[in-house]
Amino acid sequence: MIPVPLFPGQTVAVLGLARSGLSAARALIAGGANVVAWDDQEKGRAAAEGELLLREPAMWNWSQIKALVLSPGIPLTHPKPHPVAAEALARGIEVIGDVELFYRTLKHMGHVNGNGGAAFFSQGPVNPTHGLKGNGNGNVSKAKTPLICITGTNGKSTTTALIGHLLAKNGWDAQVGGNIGKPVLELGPPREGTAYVLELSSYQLDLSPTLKPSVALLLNITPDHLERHGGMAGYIAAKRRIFARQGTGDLAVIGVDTTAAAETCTYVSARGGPTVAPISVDHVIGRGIYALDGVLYDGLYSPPAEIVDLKNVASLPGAHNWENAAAAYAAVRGYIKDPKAIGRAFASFPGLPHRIEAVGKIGKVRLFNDSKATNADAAAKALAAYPKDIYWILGGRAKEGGIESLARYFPRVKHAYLVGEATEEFAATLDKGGPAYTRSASLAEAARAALAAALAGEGEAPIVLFSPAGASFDQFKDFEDRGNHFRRIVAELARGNGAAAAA
Ligand code: UMA
Repeated sequence: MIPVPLFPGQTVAVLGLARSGLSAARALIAGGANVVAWDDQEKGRAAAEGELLLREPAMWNWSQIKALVLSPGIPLTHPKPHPVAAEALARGIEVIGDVELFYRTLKHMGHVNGNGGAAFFSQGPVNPTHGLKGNGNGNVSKAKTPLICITGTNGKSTTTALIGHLLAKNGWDAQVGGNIGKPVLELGPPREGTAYVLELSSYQLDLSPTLKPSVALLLNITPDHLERHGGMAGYIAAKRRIFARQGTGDLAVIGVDTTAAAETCTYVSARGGPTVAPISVDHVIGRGIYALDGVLYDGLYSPPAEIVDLKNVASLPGAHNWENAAAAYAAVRGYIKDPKAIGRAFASFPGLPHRIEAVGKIGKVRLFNDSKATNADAAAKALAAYPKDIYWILGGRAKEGGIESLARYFPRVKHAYLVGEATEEFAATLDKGGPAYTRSASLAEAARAALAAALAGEGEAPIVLFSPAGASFDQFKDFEDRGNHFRRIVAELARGNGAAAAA
């Protein structure tokens, strides 16, 4: 835990008592604050019963409250502000999240730069073993703790985990948290050689007004969470916030293969301040980092150097993962001296669960759990990674636009299996020139049928791909619950077929 010493003897209100809120309340108390807490759900309050002072917001003594800490899942502005957030703002009380508390605490401790940046490229690589870095002139200054923050619509978690992996493999105490699941205030306190690697959602960025990452990554922007940001413009603005405070010496890593992110790259470059490292898996970039047909090149300073062939990294299949890898490479290249050592560390990356995760091989059929694909764009990445013989299981709760945007991948699909609430909507799309499909009563039935068809089909290396292109909430607690359910189904099918569950 990282105690938050910013409000000694003062009162801070915490609303929302799941992962983010509970950890914030504990860290505030450990740092000497008085916390008054609430959760609108009985379940949330039960988790804090006996540990925190629980008071309904109507009973709060607002004149004593210095800040309101809001959980990222609670609306700040859209579709409409939570009434407690609205009241705090009306009273001039700041509304912030755990990431803001984390950042201000590191700044308070002198571990990150509040302004001016870490002179990322002018000082050369950091040596994590002694925590000092040279500036090329013989002067050595006390190193600040690298704060690497990752956002984007898709690929955030993989990139975050990958950056953590690359740093850890090269001697860093990489502390990985944020939207990926571990609340930031539950990370270890900074010590020599610590680097923080944080996945940040647009919700968290909205609640982090002074955050200034030494390295900020924006992978891509496609429509998502629009109801929470009042439309696409609000969503883009939230994502751009990751660069807002960066200055000279900081690094901005920006994917240029989606329009909104590419425009952001132009905007950040034009504004001046951080060094900008553009990323592409689509074309060569003069001064950037790119992957062409899976081969990663560092062309940030010419001449371009080949770093690694990502096609040999089994845990990073498909162009979308090459984008993640290029961004991760760009983020760590200033902190790891030998680019080839970064290239080598890719090979041992284990990948993340529920993202095109290989969960079994039964006969000639490989089965993949891609439950994290809760929208069409994410499912597109999985479909794009395999050229043919896909037996595709999809469904759940459809997002706006459904699977209309996936039509160009339909020829890769031998047969589709529809599950959940989206069945009829997705069937209507497939009727317009898509593959043959089956309406399945359950995920288990879909998996059984897909496996049987794939085994019986003519393809030499068919795959069963559970990439739902819809949210999980129609039948499951979340995408993890759904993915775990699929894994169990595959394990059972493997047992029935005398095969191993793991690929
Ligand atoms: N609550 C209220 N009033 C409300 C709404 C919610 O009191 O009006 C309470 C709920 O009863 C619950 C708590 O708030 O007890 C939930 O807060 P939360 O939704 O923020 O959930 P946490 O468990 O604190 O998890 C949050 C992030 N959740 C969201 O952003 C929705 C987690 O990201 C993150 O991993 C975690 O903090 C630790 O940093 C999850 C997520 O779904 C993975 N993120 C979205 C995404 O990736 O698409 C953005």
